[in-house]
Amino acid sequence: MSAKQPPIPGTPGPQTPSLEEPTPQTAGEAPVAPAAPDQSGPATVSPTGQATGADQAAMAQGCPYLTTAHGVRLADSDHSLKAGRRGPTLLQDHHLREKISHFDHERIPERVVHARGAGAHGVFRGYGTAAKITQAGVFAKDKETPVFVRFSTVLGSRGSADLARDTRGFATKFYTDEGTWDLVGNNIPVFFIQDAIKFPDVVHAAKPHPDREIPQAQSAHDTFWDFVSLHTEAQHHTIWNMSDRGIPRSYRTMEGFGVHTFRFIAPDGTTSLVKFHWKPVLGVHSVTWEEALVTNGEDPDFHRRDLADAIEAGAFPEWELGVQVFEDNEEQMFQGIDLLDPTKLVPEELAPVQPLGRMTLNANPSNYFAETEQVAFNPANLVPGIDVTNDPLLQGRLFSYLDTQLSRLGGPNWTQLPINRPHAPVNDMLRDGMHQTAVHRGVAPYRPNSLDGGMPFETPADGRPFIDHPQPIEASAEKVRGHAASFDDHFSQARLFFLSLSEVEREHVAQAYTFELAKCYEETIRVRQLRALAAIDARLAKTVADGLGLEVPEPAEAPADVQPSPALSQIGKTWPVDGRQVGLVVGPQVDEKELGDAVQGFHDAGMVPLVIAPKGGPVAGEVVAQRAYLTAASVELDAVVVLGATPPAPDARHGLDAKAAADDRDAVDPRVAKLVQEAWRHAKAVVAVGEGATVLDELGLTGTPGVLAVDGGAAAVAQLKELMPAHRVWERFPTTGRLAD
Ligand code: HDE
Repeated sequence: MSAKQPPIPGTPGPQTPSLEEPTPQTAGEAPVAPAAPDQSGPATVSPTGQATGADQAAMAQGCPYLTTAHGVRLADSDHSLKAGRRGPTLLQDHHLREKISHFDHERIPERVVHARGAGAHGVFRGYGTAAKITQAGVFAKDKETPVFVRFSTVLGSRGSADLARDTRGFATKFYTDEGTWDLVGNNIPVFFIQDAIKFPDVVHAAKPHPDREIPQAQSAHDTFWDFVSLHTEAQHHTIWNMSDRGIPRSYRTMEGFGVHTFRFIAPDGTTSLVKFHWKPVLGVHSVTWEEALVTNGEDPDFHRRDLADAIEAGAFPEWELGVQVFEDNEEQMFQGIDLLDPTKLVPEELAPVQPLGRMTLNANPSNYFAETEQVAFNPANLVPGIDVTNDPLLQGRLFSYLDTQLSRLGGPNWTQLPINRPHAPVNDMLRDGMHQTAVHRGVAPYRPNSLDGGMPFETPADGRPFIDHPQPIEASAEKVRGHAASFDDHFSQARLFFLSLSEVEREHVAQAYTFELAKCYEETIRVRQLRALAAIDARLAKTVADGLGLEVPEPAEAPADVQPSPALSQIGKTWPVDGRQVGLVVGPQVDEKELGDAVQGFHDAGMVPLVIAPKGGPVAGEVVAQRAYLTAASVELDAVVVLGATPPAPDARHGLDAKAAADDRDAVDPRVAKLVQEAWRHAKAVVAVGEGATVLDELGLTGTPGVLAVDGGAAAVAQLKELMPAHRVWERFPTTGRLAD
């Protein structure tokens, strides 16, 4: 090797090595040392400028200079080290290899189910109402416990779209003083299967076909319907999927359910059985099927965006956590309903949901991967006062979740990741393993020991240890693969659910079954599912069969005699309007005062006005367009206000109602026409201010339910405050009368 080195540009010739602190330097520029970061407070901001609350050092970003993973400062991360400017890259380039190699391993295996999700931090505050039935400290009056929630779809992969027809996960990690409690639930109160051993079957059937990996994030295919029509215990959960519950408007408007029956242990040791319910303060609200289809194209991140935007805007989503409480009797039954069967619910009319506390989601994650992706839930994470039952689905989950994290998070030390770390002190005697980040002390990681002073000690009874409830097992129990006779009832509650819905909701169920079965290629599968539908409701089976052009087959069994549960319907109640999005569509000539009144009025009412103008930029006075006609989508709106006339702008999208625009140049911009017509079709309130009434006239909407013309912006606000608490203008949905009572 030659001892002679080429001169470094911008430096004088050969010099004696200096021992002084080097200063970063770009060729030809005077050196400028960046200021050290201020680590005293929140140092990072979200894309919209909100502080995230995370400090730089904790985010492994404590140095203003770019460094290697080992903290060595780097002068150039744009060029690999080469043998000459046009020569080959050298193996010696440690920085290149470290950067590329880390990138190569940036992905971890996605969750086999619930791969796509969105997370948020928050707080749970107890009401103190559960003191007599559980010793769990998390429910104590005004006790505040930090939580992290992850919502998810089940079937789709991580990059799929939010509005798939699917079950939603609703998993909550409570970082309690007594250890971490995970309530890993869904937005549907029952499950597809009764026994954990069937989980791989239902998931394999619902996932894309193994030959072509089609379709993504959908149940509308042969293998899914093949399985659920054969394994009919899945029928109850499936009808929930086919209802509006399968396409929620927002994570903020979903109920959550623990699904299984759990056991509460009171301070005096007495026990009761409970079912957990999360009730959204904003009410349960779904989209229409057409909205779901459009949304998946317009904004596949619709639910993620909605959650993050609401939190960032300060419209913190809230849920009340409640329980249905049952006597812990030998049969584990309540009024003939088997509490150990996870395909059964207990109607709220028979056992009211009693509130225990309230959860508020008030902070977005700082980093999706570190928090939302790496969070690891486990239904076996229980705290003193909450225990499991013999539900055979829950029993299998107690094994599965720990096991899955070993491969997903690469070893046994995932509880040390910041998002999974308990807030209660830990001394677990688990040692070593992949990715061990703790530096354990002492020499005796075993019990009993004398070398470490006997530490750590077992907790005495008065120190609130976790005690497994000593539930008696059947005196004459034999080892058996089987289930209780009550588990053979597969249809009665599917019927109960269907009969509890309003006519509009039943129509949606019939349409969803028709759509999904029409996507199946095998007629035998369609006919088999029709047999199941006939056991649920003869009218439902007939409506779907007609849509498919098939005859109704004999029912799988005679429909049961059941009492509906009105609480299961989403329609007929009213809810707060907080955070609902109202599109304010303006034309080229907008009245500044009317617009200002509307914007202010909706803000004051806690709603979110979105100004939609022919193009971006200033609109009138202080008001700036948030959407242009080109970028606005009706699906992101809960109601529309048209302020003034909206003649076609010169750049109206090609091909979109182009003929109508060409024939009638003074009428409505085709993009506004599409937006208003969709909003109307999806039963959203539509209000026109002043000349905006011409838009309603042109589109033939004047005089229809939930469509109003008013004088000014303030009047528009007043009208929507009246119309929106019901979520939609339900009477506008067409019904056939075939499914009415
Ligand atoms: Fe899960 N489930 N599950 N599940 N589940 C997973 O765990 C499993 C079941 C639920 O946001 C996996 O960490 C089995 C019922 C949610 O990270 C996996 C059985 C309910 C989430 C797993 C069930 C759920 C999961 C995949 C039948 C509602 C997402 C990755 C015995 C009460 C949690 C992971 C998150 C995730 C197994 C049934 C809810 C593979 C074996 C019933 C919300 O371990």
